[in-house]
Amino acid sequence: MTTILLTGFEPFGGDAVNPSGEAVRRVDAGWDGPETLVTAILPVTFDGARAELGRLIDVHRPELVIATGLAGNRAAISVERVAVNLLDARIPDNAGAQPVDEPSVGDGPAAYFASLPVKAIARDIAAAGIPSEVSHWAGTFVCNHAFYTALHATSRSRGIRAGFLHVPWSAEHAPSADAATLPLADIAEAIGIAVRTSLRTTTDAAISAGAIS
Ligand code: PCA
Repeated sequence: MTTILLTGFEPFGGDAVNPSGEAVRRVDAGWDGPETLVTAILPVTFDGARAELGRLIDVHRPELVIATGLAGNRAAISVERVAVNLLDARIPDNAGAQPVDEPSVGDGPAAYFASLPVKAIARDIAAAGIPSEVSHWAGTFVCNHAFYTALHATSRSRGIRAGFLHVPWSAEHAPSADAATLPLADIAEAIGIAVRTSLRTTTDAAISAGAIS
């Protein structure tokens, strides 16, 4: 039986909600298998997120790991392609830790690529009418750390694939009237599409999704 680990994050930075956590709960509530879906809401702490993600991977031995988090300045679902081995926190995490220029994993490579079909996922989300993009930058805060940690933990395990989605604010909990948002139902649908496309597709779509900065 295939097991999928899907995570969101708790609120951080003084926010009341985190749409990634809310959306993951919705995906969980609507999941109809046949694969086993394990969901969790991770703490927004460098140490806690790494420990909890590692524990969940060890306990559940998933074939697929998809972590999600909020990127409040983005208007589209970002299918992240690159996790960097760098912690450089602009704000403290929820435990007050604010690492500057530390590695995510001491002896790890500078970066990992997501092992999900990122282009196929972005394409399939867009085909459902939900804005999406392939992103080459997951930041240097707790989300990138969780993304890097998941790829490091699964890098030596052939067949375990992992990746990360950043989601915008939900329309239901916008921090301001002019914030870019998506309805929570769309965010949850996009995450569900990412899971289904990842299960179905092991070779990525040969389409351009690059960026000229
Ligand atoms: N977003 C933050 C951490 C938790 C979250 O949802 C980030 O992008 O690093």
